[in-house]
Amino acid sequence: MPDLTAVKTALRAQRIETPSWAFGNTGTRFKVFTQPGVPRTASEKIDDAAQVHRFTGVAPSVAVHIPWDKVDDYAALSSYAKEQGVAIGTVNANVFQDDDYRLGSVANPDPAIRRKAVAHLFECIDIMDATGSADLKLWFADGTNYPGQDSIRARQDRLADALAEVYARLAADQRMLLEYKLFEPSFYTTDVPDWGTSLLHCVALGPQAAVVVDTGHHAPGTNIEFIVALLLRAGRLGGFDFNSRFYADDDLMVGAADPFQLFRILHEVVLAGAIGPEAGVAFMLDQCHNIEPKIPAQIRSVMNVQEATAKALLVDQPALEAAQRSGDVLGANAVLMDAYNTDVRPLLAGLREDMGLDPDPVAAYHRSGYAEKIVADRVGGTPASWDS
Ligand code: LRH
Ligand code: MN
Repeated sequence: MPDLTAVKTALRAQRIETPSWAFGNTGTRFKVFTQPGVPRTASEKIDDAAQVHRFTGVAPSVAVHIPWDKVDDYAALSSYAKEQGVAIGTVNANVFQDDDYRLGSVANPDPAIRRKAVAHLFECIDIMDATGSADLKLWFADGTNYPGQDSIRARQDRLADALAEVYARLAADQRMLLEYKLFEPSFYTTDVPDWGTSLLHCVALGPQAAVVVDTGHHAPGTNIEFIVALLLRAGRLGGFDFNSRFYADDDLMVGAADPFQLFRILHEVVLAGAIGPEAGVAFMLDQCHNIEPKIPAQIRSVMNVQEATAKALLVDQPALEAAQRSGDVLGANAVLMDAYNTDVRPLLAGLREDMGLDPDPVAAYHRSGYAEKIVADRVGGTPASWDS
Protein backbone atom coordinates (compact mmCIF):
# COMPACT_ATOMS: atom_id res chain seq x y z
CA MET A 1 0.00 0.00 0.00
CA PRO A 2 1.54 3.39 -0.98
CA ASP A 3 2.52 5.76 1.85
CA LEU A 4 -0.48 8.08 2.34
CA THR A 5 1.72 10.94 3.58
CA ALA A 6 3.69 10.81 0.34
CA VAL A 7 0.44 10.68 -1.63
CA LYS A 8 -0.89 13.76 0.18
CA THR A 9 2.41 15.59 -0.30
CA ALA A 10 2.26 14.94 -4.05
CA LEU A 11 -1.38 16.04 -4.24
CA ARG A 12 -0.62 19.21 -2.31
CA ALA A 13 2.22 20.05 -4.74
CA GLN A 14 0.07 19.45 -7.85
CA ARG A 15 -0.40 22.51 -10.10
CA ILE A 16 -3.29 22.81 -12.55
CA GLU A 17 -3.39 25.99 -14.63
CA THR A 18 -6.78 27.46 -15.54
CA PRO A 19 -7.52 29.00 -18.99
CA SER A 20 -8.68 32.63 -19.04
CA TRP A 21 -10.97 31.86 -21.99
CA ALA A 22 -13.03 29.36 -19.98
CA PHE A 23 -14.49 32.25 -17.96
CA GLY A 24 -15.80 34.04 -21.07
CA ASN A 25 -18.81 33.21 -23.22
CA THR A 26 -18.11 30.22 -25.46
CA GLY A 27 -20.12 27.94 -27.69
CA THR A 28 -20.17 26.26 -31.04
CA ARG A 29 -20.69 27.45 -34.59
CA PHE A 30 -24.39 27.20 -33.89
CA LYS A 31 -24.52 29.49 -30.90
CA VAL A 32 -22.32 31.21 -28.32
CA PHE A 33 -24.63 31.44 -25.29
CA THR A 34 -24.17 34.42 -22.97
CA GLN A 35 -24.25 34.18 -19.19
CA PRO A 36 -24.72 36.98 -16.63
CA GLY A 37 -21.63 38.01 -14.65
CA VAL A 38 -19.15 36.94 -17.32
CA PRO A 39 -15.86 38.92 -17.16
CA ARG A 40 -15.37 41.87 -19.53
CA THR A 41 -11.63 42.34 -19.06
CA ALA A 42 -8.45 40.32 -18.58
CA SER A 43 -8.40 41.48 -14.94
CA GLU A 44 -11.91 40.17 -14.31
CA LYS A 45 -10.91 36.81 -15.85
CA ILE A 46 -7.98 36.78 -13.41
CA ASP A 47 -10.42 37.52 -10.57
CA ASP A 48 -12.43 34.44 -11.56
CA ALA A 49 -9.32 32.27 -11.93
CA ALA A 50 -8.25 33.40 -8.46
CA GLN A 51 -11.53 31.98 -7.11
CA VAL A 52 -10.62 28.54 -8.46
CA HIS A 53 -7.28 28.72 -6.63
CA ARG A 54 -8.92 30.18 -3.48
CA PHE A 55 -11.14 27.09 -3.09
CA THR A 56 -8.87 24.33 -4.48
CA GLY A 57 -5.38 25.55 -3.49
CA VAL A 58 -3.77 23.91 -6.53
CA ALA A 59 -4.56 26.31 -9.42
CA PRO A 60 -2.12 29.20 -8.82
CA SER A 61 -1.71 30.26 -12.44
CA VAL A 62 -3.91 31.32 -15.34
CA ALA A 63 -3.09 30.86 -19.01
CA VAL A 64 -3.69 33.88 -21.23
CA HIS A 65 -4.65 33.95 -24.90
CA ILE A 66 -3.61 36.80 -27.17
CA PRO A 67 -5.47 38.88 -28.32
CA TRP A 68 -8.40 37.66 -26.20
CA ASP A 69 -6.44 38.95 -23.14
CA LYS A 70 -4.76 41.90 -24.87
CA VAL A 71 -3.95 44.82 -22.49
CA ASP A 72 -1.77 47.92 -22.73
CA ASP A 73 0.48 46.94 -19.81
CA TYR A 74 1.23 43.22 -19.33
CA ALA A 75 3.60 43.85 -16.43
CA ALA A 76 0.75 45.62 -14.64
CA LEU A 77 -1.58 42.71 -15.44
CA SER A 78 1.00 40.34 -13.99
CA SER A 79 1.26 42.42 -10.79
CA TYR A 80 -2.53 42.55 -10.57
CA ALA A 81 -2.63 38.75 -10.86
CA LYS A 82 -0.10 38.41 -8.04
CA GLU A 83 -2.25 40.67 -5.83
CA GLN A 84 -5.13 38.22 -6.49
CA GLY A 85 -2.91 35.27 -5.47
CA VAL A 86 -2.29 33.86 -8.94
CA ALA A 87 0.36 34.21 -11.66
CA ILE A 88 0.11 34.67 -15.41
CA GLY A 89 1.10 31.29 -16.84
CA THR A 90 1.30 30.02 -20.37
CA VAL A 91 0.96 32.57 -23.17
CA ASN A 92 -1.24 31.16 -25.96
CA ALA A 93 -0.82 32.65 -29.42
CA ASN A 94 -3.79 33.10 -31.75
CA VAL A 95 -3.20 33.04 -35.48
CA PHE A 96 -6.57 31.47 -36.31
CA GLN A 97 -9.12 34.30 -36.14
CA ASP A 98 -7.99 36.82 -38.74
CA ASP A 99 -9.36 36.85 -42.32
CA ASP A 100 -5.74 36.87 -43.50
CA TYR A 101 -5.39 33.36 -42.08
CA ARG A 102 -8.06 31.80 -44.35
CA LEU A 103 -5.41 29.66 -46.07
CA GLY A 104 -3.27 29.37 -42.97
CA SER A 105 -0.91 31.43 -40.89
CA VAL A 106 2.73 30.22 -40.67
CA ALA A 107 2.02 27.65 -43.42
CA ASN A 108 0.14 30.09 -45.68
CA PRO A 109 1.35 30.14 -49.32
CA ASP A 110 1.69 33.95 -49.07
CA PRO A 111 5.00 35.01 -47.45
CA ALA A 112 3.49 38.32 -46.27
CA ILE A 113 0.83 36.43 -44.31
CA ARG A 114 3.50 34.16 -42.85
CA ARG A 115 5.47 37.20 -41.73
CA LYS A 116 2.34 38.65 -40.10
CA ALA A 117 1.82 35.41 -38.20
CA VAL A 118 5.46 35.24 -37.06
CA ALA A 119 5.22 38.87 -35.93
CA HIS A 120 2.31 37.87 -33.66
CA LEU A 121 4.35 35.02 -32.22
CA PHE A 122 7.22 37.45 -31.52
CA GLU A 123 4.69 39.74 -29.80
CA CYS A 124 3.69 36.81 -27.58
CA ILE A 125 7.33 36.33 -26.54
CA ASP A 126 7.53 40.04 -25.69
CA ILE A 127 4.44 39.50 -23.51
CA MET A 128 6.15 36.53 -21.82
CA ASP A 129 9.12 38.80 -21.07
CA ALA A 130 6.70 41.25 -19.40
CA THR A 131 4.68 38.67 -17.43
CA GLY A 132 7.59 36.38 -16.56
CA SER A 133 5.85 33.47 -18.29
CA ALA A 134 8.09 30.56 -19.31
CA ASP A 135 5.91 28.90 -21.93
CA LEU A 136 4.79 29.99 -25.38
CA LYS A 137 1.97 27.67 -26.40
CA LEU A 138 1.34 27.29 -30.10
CA TRP A 139 -1.71 25.70 -31.66
CA PHE A 140 -2.16 26.24 -35.40
CA ALA A 141 -5.53 25.85 -37.15
CA ASP A 142 -3.46 25.68 -40.34
CA GLY A 143 -4.40 23.02 -42.88
CA THR A 144 -6.38 22.41 -46.07
CA ASN A 145 -9.92 21.34 -46.86
CA TYR A 146 -9.52 19.69 -50.26
CA PRO A 147 -6.93 17.33 -51.81
CA GLY A 148 -4.62 19.33 -54.06
CA GLN A 149 -5.45 22.63 -52.35
CA ASP A 150 -1.80 23.02 -51.32
CA SER A 151 1.47 21.06 -51.07
CA ILE A 152 1.59 19.04 -47.83
CA ARG A 153 5.41 19.10 -47.95
CA ALA A 154 5.72 22.82 -48.77
CA ARG A 155 3.44 23.66 -45.85
CA GLN A 156 5.71 21.63 -43.54
CA ASP A 157 8.73 23.56 -44.85
CA ARG A 158 6.99 26.90 -44.18
CA LEU A 159 5.91 25.76 -40.72
CA ALA A 160 9.45 24.59 -39.88
CA ASP A 161 10.96 27.90 -41.05
CA ALA A 162 8.52 29.96 -38.98
CA LEU A 163 9.03 27.81 -35.87
CA ALA A 164 12.82 28.10 -36.22
CA GLU A 165 12.57 31.91 -36.40
CA VAL A 166 10.43 32.00 -33.25
CA TYR A 167 12.53 29.40 -31.44
CA ALA A 168 15.62 31.57 -32.02
CA ARG A 169 13.86 34.44 -30.20
CA LEU A 170 13.25 32.42 -27.01
CA ALA A 171 15.25 33.31 -23.91
CA ALA A 172 17.23 30.50 -22.27
CA ASP A 173 14.52 29.91 -19.64
CA GLN A 174 11.63 29.98 -22.08
CA ARG A 175 10.00 27.09 -23.97
CA MET A 176 7.93 26.58 -27.08
CA LEU A 177 5.05 24.14 -26.59
CA LEU A 178 3.61 22.82 -29.87
CA GLU A 179 0.05 21.49 -29.65
CA TYR A 180 -1.32 19.08 -32.26
CA LYS A 181 -4.91 18.48 -33.32
CA LEU A 182 -6.28 15.89 -35.77
CA PHE A 183 -8.78 18.18 -37.52
CA GLU A 184 -11.06 21.28 -37.21
CA PRO A 185 -11.23 23.86 -38.44
CA SER A 186 -9.36 22.19 -41.30
CA PHE A 187 -11.06 19.11 -42.64
CA TYR A 188 -8.60 17.47 -45.10
CA THR A 189 -5.08 18.08 -43.74
CA THR A 190 -4.00 19.78 -40.53
CA ASP A 191 -0.35 20.84 -40.58
CA VAL A 192 0.26 19.65 -36.99
CA PRO A 193 -2.28 16.79 -36.76
CA ASP A 194 -0.61 14.36 -34.38
CA TRP A 195 2.06 13.78 -31.76
CA GLY A 196 4.54 12.51 -34.35
CA THR A 197 4.41 15.67 -36.44
CA SER A 198 4.72 17.88 -33.38
CA LEU A 199 7.61 15.79 -32.02
CA LEU A 200 9.47 15.86 -35.35
CA HIS A 201 9.33 19.65 -35.36
CA CYS A 202 10.29 19.88 -31.67
CA VAL A 203 13.31 17.60 -32.12
CA ALA A 204 14.39 19.59 -35.18
CA LEU A 205 14.12 22.85 -33.18
CA GLY A 206 15.96 21.89 -30.01
CA PRO A 207 15.62 21.11 -26.28
CA GLN A 208 13.37 24.11 -25.50
CA ALA A 209 10.59 22.74 -27.68
CA ALA A 210 8.08 20.16 -26.44
CA VAL A 211 4.74 18.63 -27.37
CA VAL A 212 1.31 19.53 -25.95
CA VAL A 213 -1.28 16.78 -25.73
CA ASP A 214 -4.95 17.88 -25.66
CA THR A 215 -7.47 15.16 -24.77
CA GLY A 216 -9.91 16.20 -27.49
CA HIS A 217 -7.41 16.38 -30.34
CA HIS A 218 -7.31 12.68 -31.22
CA ALA A 219 -9.23 10.31 -33.40
CA PRO A 220 -11.83 8.31 -31.44
CA GLY A 221 -10.22 5.21 -29.94
CA THR A 222 -6.73 6.72 -29.71
CA ASN A 223 -4.76 5.38 -26.72
CA ILE A 224 -3.75 8.77 -25.31
CA GLU A 225 -1.92 7.35 -22.28
CA PHE A 226 0.37 5.48 -24.70
CA ILE A 227 1.27 8.81 -26.34
CA VAL A 228 1.82 10.39 -22.92
CA ALA A 229 4.09 7.52 -21.81
CA LEU A 230 6.06 7.76 -25.04
CA LEU A 231 6.54 11.55 -24.86
CA LEU A 232 7.52 11.38 -21.19
CA ARG A 233 10.07 8.67 -22.03
CA ALA A 234 11.49 11.00 -24.70
CA GLY A 235 11.47 13.97 -22.30
CA ARG A 236 9.22 15.87 -24.70
CA LEU A 237 5.88 16.13 -22.95
CA GLY A 238 5.70 19.89 -22.48
CA GLY A 239 2.05 20.30 -21.60
CA PHE A 240 -1.31 18.61 -21.25
CA ASP A 241 -4.61 20.35 -22.01
CA PHE A 242 -7.18 18.63 -19.81
CA ASN A 243 -10.78 18.33 -20.99
CA SER A 244 -13.00 15.46 -22.08
CA ARG A 245 -15.12 14.50 -25.05
CA PHE A 246 -17.68 11.98 -26.23
CA TYR A 247 -17.04 12.62 -29.93
CA ALA A 248 -14.49 15.25 -31.10
CA ASP A 249 -12.95 18.42 -29.59
CA ASP A 250 -15.93 18.82 -27.28
CA ASP A 251 -13.89 20.65 -24.59
CA LEU A 252 -16.11 19.32 -21.81
CA MET A 253 -15.03 19.13 -18.18
CA VAL A 254 -12.03 16.87 -17.73
CA GLY A 255 -13.03 13.46 -16.45
CA ALA A 256 -16.71 14.07 -17.21
CA ALA A 257 -16.86 11.87 -20.30
CA ASP A 258 -14.19 9.28 -19.47
CA PRO A 259 -12.81 9.33 -15.90
CA PHE A 260 -11.12 5.94 -16.43
CA GLN A 261 -9.13 7.36 -19.38
CA LEU A 262 -8.08 10.32 -17.24
CA PHE A 263 -6.91 7.87 -14.53
CA ARG A 264 -4.92 5.83 -17.08
CA ILE A 265 -3.26 9.01 -18.37
CA LEU A 266 -2.31 10.19 -14.88
CA HIS A 267 -1.10 6.69 -14.02
CA GLU A 268 1.49 7.02 -16.79
CA VAL A 269 2.39 10.51 -15.52
CA VAL A 270 2.86 9.21 -11.96
CA LEU A 271 4.89 6.21 -13.20
CA ALA A 272 7.22 8.64 -14.98
CA GLY A 273 7.56 10.76 -11.83
CA ALA A 274 6.15 13.74 -13.75
CA ILE A 275 3.15 14.75 -11.61
CA GLY A 276 5.04 17.49 -9.73
CA PRO A 277 5.72 21.01 -11.13
CA GLU A 278 9.48 20.30 -11.04
CA ALA A 279 9.01 17.79 -13.87
CA GLY A 280 8.16 20.67 -16.21
CA VAL A 281 4.87 19.41 -17.68
CA ALA A 282 2.44 22.34 -17.95
CA PHE A 283 -0.82 20.75 -16.84
CA MET A 284 -3.78 22.96 -17.61
CA LEU A 285 -7.49 22.92 -18.19
CA ASP A 286 -8.54 23.80 -21.73
CA GLN A 287 -12.30 23.78 -21.64
CA CYS A 288 -15.38 25.72 -22.70
CA HIS A 289 -18.40 25.88 -20.43
CA ASN A 290 -20.98 26.58 -23.11
CA ILE A 291 -24.12 25.96 -21.00
CA GLU A 292 -22.92 25.50 -17.37
CA PRO A 293 -21.76 28.11 -14.82
CA LYS A 294 -18.09 28.61 -15.53
CA ILE A 295 -16.30 29.07 -12.18
CA PRO A 296 -17.96 26.07 -10.44
CA ALA A 297 -17.20 24.04 -13.58
CA GLN A 298 -13.54 24.97 -13.35
CA ILE A 299 -13.48 24.10 -9.64
CA ARG A 300 -15.15 20.75 -10.36
CA SER A 301 -12.64 20.12 -13.13
CA VAL A 302 -9.67 20.71 -10.83
CA MET A 303 -11.27 18.29 -8.36
CA ASN A 304 -11.70 15.69 -11.13
CA VAL A 305 -7.98 15.91 -11.93
CA GLN A 306 -7.16 15.64 -8.21
CA GLU A 307 -9.35 12.54 -7.84
CA ALA A 308 -7.78 10.81 -10.85
CA THR A 309 -4.31 11.79 -9.61
CA ALA A 310 -5.00 10.47 -6.11
CA LYS A 311 -6.13 7.14 -7.57
CA ALA A 312 -2.99 6.99 -9.73
CA LEU A 313 -0.81 7.74 -6.69
CA LEU A 314 -2.55 4.89 -4.82
CA VAL A 315 -1.52 2.24 -7.35
CA ASP A 316 0.49 -0.39 -5.48
CA GLN A 317 3.40 -0.14 -7.90
CA PRO A 318 5.59 -2.92 -6.39
CA ALA A 319 2.64 -5.33 -6.62
CA LEU A 320 1.91 -4.16 -10.16
CA GLU A 321 5.51 -4.64 -11.27
CA ALA A 322 5.65 -8.09 -9.64
CA ALA A 323 2.48 -9.19 -11.44
CA GLN A 324 3.74 -7.72 -14.73
CA ARG A 325 7.11 -9.46 -14.38
CA SER A 326 5.44 -12.82 -13.64
CA GLY A 327 3.03 -12.42 -16.58
CA ASP A 328 0.05 -12.40 -14.22
CA VAL A 329 -2.27 -10.57 -16.61
CA LEU A 330 -5.36 -10.57 -14.42
CA GLY A 331 -3.35 -9.86 -11.28
CA ALA A 332 -1.70 -6.83 -12.82
CA ASN A 333 -4.99 -5.48 -14.12
CA ALA A 334 -6.57 -6.05 -10.70
CA VAL A 335 -3.88 -3.98 -8.97
CA LEU A 336 -4.67 -1.05 -11.25
CA MET A 337 -8.44 -1.47 -10.91
CA ASP A 338 -8.18 -1.60 -7.13
CA ALA A 339 -6.64 1.86 -7.18
CA TYR A 340 -9.14 3.13 -9.73
CA ASN A 341 -12.06 1.79 -7.71
CA THR A 342 -10.81 3.44 -4.52
CA ASP A 343 -13.02 6.27 -3.25
CA VAL A 344 -10.44 9.02 -2.80
CA ARG A 345 -12.89 11.77 -1.90
CA PRO A 346 -12.37 11.40 1.90
CA LEU A 347 -8.58 11.57 1.36
CA LEU A 348 -8.93 14.78 -0.69
CA ALA A 349 -11.41 16.30 1.76
CA GLY A 350 -8.90 15.65 4.53
CA LEU A 351 -6.08 17.14 2.45
CA ARG A 352 -8.11 20.30 1.88
CA GLU A 353 -8.70 20.64 5.62
CA ASP A 354 -4.95 20.19 6.17
CA MET A 355 -4.47 23.03 3.66
CA GLY A 356 -6.94 25.22 5.58
CA LEU A 357 -9.54 24.87 2.83
CA ASP A 358 -13.18 23.78 2.89
CA PRO A 359 -13.40 20.02 2.17
CA ASP A 360 -16.11 20.77 -0.46
CA PRO A 361 -14.75 23.55 -2.75
CA VAL A 362 -17.86 23.83 -4.92
CA ALA A 363 -20.18 24.22 -1.95
CA ALA A 364 -17.76 26.72 -0.38
CA TYR A 365 -17.73 28.74 -3.60
CA HIS A 366 -21.53 28.88 -3.68
CA ARG A 367 -21.61 29.95 -0.02
CA SER A 368 -19.07 32.74 -0.75
CA GLY A 369 -21.63 34.83 -2.66
CA TYR A 370 -19.05 35.55 -5.38
CA ALA A 371 -21.43 34.32 -8.11
CA GLU A 372 -24.12 36.80 -7.07
CA LYS A 373 -21.55 39.58 -6.64
CA ILE A 374 -20.20 39.35 -10.22
CA VAL A 375 -23.73 39.29 -11.66
CA ALA A 376 -24.51 42.47 -9.72
CA ASP A 377 -21.19 44.19 -10.46
CA ARG A 378 -20.59 43.26 -14.09
CA VAL A 379 -23.29 45.27 -15.81
CA GLY A 380 -22.53 46.94 -19.13
CA GLY A 381 -19.34 46.66 -21.10
CA THR A 382 -18.62 43.80 -23.51
CA PRO A 383 -18.60 40.32 -21.96
CA ALA A 384 -15.51 38.35 -22.96
CA SER A 385 -16.11 35.88 -25.73
CA TRP A 386 -14.29 33.92 -28.41
CA ASP A 387 -15.25 36.40 -31.04
CA SER A 388 -14.40 39.63 -29.20
C1 LRH B 1 -7.46 24.39 -29.95
C2 LRH B 1 -7.19 24.59 -28.47
C3 LRH B 1 -5.92 25.33 -28.17
C4 LRH B 1 -6.37 26.69 -27.73
C5 LRH B 1 -7.79 26.74 -28.08
C6 LRH B 1 -8.62 27.62 -27.20
O1 LRH B 1 -8.58 23.57 -30.11
O2 LRH B 1 -7.24 23.38 -27.82
O3 LRH B 1 -5.26 24.80 -27.06
O4 LRH B 1 -5.63 27.70 -28.23
O5 LRH B 1 -8.22 25.42 -27.97
MN1 MN C 1 -5.90 22.84 -26.25
